[in-house]
Amino acid sequence: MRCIWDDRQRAHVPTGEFFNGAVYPAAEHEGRVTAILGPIGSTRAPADFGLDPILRVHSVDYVDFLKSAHDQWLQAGREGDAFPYTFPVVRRRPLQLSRIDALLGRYSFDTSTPIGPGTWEASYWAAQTALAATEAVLGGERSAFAFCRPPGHHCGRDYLGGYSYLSNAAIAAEHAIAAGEARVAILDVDYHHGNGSQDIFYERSDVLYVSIHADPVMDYPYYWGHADETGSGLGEGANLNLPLPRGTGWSGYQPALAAALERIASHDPGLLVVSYGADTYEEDPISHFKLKTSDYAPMAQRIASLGLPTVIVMEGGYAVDALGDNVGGSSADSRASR
Ligand code: OKP
Ligand code: ZN
Repeated sequence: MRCIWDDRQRAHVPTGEFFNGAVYPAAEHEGRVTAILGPIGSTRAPADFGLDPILRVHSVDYVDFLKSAHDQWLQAGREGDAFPYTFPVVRRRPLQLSRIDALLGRYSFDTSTPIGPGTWEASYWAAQTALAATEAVLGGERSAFAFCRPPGHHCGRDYLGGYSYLSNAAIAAEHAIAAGEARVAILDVDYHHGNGSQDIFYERSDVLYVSIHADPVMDYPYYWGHADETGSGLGEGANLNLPLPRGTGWSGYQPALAAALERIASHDPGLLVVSYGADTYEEDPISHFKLKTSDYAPMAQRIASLGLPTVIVMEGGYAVDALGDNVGGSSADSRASR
């Protein structure tokens, strides 16, 4: 399988994240890169598709903010990574403020997603990586793996969060639509619900979003990912959430996967984007499912059995020691299976 990676994605070096009342070392760190690059072997760098495909998904004001936020942080006399701390709670009036702290709150929904000096560069090349994989598949490749980092599925049209700054999977899906695909499906198998991907396509019927994830009653991102979120307006019915309880292993996961694949097949998409997170793994340090390394090859085979042109976009996965096997192993097996 063709694998896309760009070294500029290493430029994002978050020092910490704030949750449970304290700052912890960032779970989404560069050690993930080395762990995954080893087993996947040779990679290709993406072409530069520019800002246009990013701006099909994200607002201009959000992108301007993301590009300049760390400089504004420094200009305000701060050091280190930029963090939000004041948020415009629901139903506050939409003031146009320019103070960096107001902007950080306006464009963030959590405190785990700091902006450093290299965050824009890394996020930009993560989006280009997703686009290059999409181009390869639109051009006739059966599948392609976009090793995107930082991840993207928590990032909405005009907000960041969940270690995500640009919505890589959504950018890939929208690129395929712009290239003439009538229907696209996103299958999100990261442990966490992909609230950004869901939001971006919530009112649309052309891009189906299907997610299997930890029940948000117990787990991040809490405010999205519940089973009764089915889309709205024209998008009614084009969103399927399959929340599962903490402790779910392969036997509990399989029926949800079968339901997800059935719904995707009935959408009849010309392209499938898989948001792949290896944080469903039993030893993941921030997650609570019980999948084993040996479960990822059957998972990949079942997804491949749809027979759809498929772009795999990397999302989470934080058990660094096992990450190579849980990512490289399953992509190698799905390659061997065809
Ligand atoms: C990103 B992706 C506890 C805090 C959780 C955010 C989790 C983001 C996950 N460790 N904070 O979906 O893997
Ligand atoms: Zn995750």
